[in-house]
Amino acid sequence: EKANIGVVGLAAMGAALSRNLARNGNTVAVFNRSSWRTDELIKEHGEEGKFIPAHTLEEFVNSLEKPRTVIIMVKAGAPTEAFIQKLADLFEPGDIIIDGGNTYFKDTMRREKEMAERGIHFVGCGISGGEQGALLGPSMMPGGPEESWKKLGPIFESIAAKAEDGSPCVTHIGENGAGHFVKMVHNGIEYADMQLIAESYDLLRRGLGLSPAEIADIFDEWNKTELNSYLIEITAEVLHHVDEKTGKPFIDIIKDQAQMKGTGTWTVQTALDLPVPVSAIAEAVFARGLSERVEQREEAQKNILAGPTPHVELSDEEKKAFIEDVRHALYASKIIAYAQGFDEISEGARQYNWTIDLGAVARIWRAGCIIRAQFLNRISDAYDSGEITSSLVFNPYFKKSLEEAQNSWRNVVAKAALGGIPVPAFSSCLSYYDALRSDRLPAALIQGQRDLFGAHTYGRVDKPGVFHTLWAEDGQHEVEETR
Ligand code: NBP
Repeated sequence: EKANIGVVGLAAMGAALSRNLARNGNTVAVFNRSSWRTDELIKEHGEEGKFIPAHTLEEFVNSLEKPRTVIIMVKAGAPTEAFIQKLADLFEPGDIIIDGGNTYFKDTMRREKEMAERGIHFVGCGISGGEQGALLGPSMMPGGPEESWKKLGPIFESIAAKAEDGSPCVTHIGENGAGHFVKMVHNGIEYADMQLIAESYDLLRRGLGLSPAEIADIFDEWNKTELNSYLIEITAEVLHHVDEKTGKPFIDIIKDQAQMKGTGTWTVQTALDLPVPVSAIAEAVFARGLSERVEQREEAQKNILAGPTPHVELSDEEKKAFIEDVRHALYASKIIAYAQGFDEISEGARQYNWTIDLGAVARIWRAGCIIRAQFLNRISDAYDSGEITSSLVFNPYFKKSLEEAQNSWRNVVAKAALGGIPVPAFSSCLSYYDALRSDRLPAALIQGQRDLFGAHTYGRVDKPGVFHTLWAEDGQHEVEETR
């Protein structure tokens, strides 16, 4: 018997994915550079399903049925590139190579083109959910040629996470780099969501002086509301955790420096190129960056930067209401962050000629991935209803939620500013909301400045055309540019 799918790279992710495939009725060829990993997988989990272990790449390729289909799960970068080339040399036209790592979508687009010239189907597939997800059901975002989906669809559907309604969390996202693009934005949204939760925590902790355990209980309660999500759930878990050695809240043991591996940065860089304002994601990336600027932070601690001792000025009765305000502000900001992320996907689709079903993207994020949440049902419903015009915020449900939250939202941002608590994501989301609803933006002034110093021209509100004022002459005369 031959294998209907193969996995190259059997570290945490690859081994988990191989087991998931085998457990769900696939015959899985497995290969790893160091053969001990292959042997260990078979020894420990060989009875979970049908595996065909291989110790050379040739043996591995020969154990695959045609069209040969292989998922590469080795270290991103050069090792992944090397395996793609080695497999391509052994493959025939029609065979499928899948890159399951977090690859930059433009690299995927380039590779897909190269492989297509050799007749090989190349599929960049975003996989979310970490090792647990890979084993028990990830959310999967495959791109690549539509034709490859005929073979991959049933295999991926067999292993993907299942949403509450039983539907598998995988769909063919679009051609070439679309899958990795959507995975990238997923991670960007994840950054924003985490930052918003972290700001909420800070407001309750330093603002109201609540203990981590009390805040954990609040997040447990919030998880029963429209905020219900994996990230809120694990926030409560982290905050409930106590350091065994010292008895201190564990959160106080962890260094306050948030690291990153790059997908958030790519999301923002890509958004800048398009350009789409993803201010919540950008603030989240910058906030992590600031947290790691240890030298500057230490210098600021030496009393160089004056300001209030972080607090929120409130009576005891008002505190309860403020906790509710933070909850509303979190929800409203989350709506903005997701709306911005979906804007980036729709703008990316336009730029790179992908047909992406945004409702389907929301659906496959409902389970298996880090941002899984009830909330995503609202987003998919909104897209499926056809009620969305140019942004999620105009969908009646989200519009109403934003409007209902806005007094709380404003109160939280104002109190945070007065009390010296940084809320970059909350305040940028609120500013985005206010900018979007402004009938006149100060952009008019910027365009006036640009025309003055650089003759960059401007449009007029009262007639069509492109104009330039002769500022240097008398400032009174205007010329109409013909283009
Ligand atoms: P790692 O990223 O730690 O990579 C380990 C694997 O790469 C091993 O199979 C190792 O083989 C192989 N490898 C290395 Br390292 N250098 C190699 C080389 N020069 N030639 C051939 N093979 C080489 O594994 P992972 O954490 O399982 O992640 C796999 C992929 O999945 C990555 O691209 C990652 O970005 C992606 N991903 C990870 C997560 C996650 O939560 N961890 C989530 C989503 C996607 P060896 O055994 O012989 O050293």
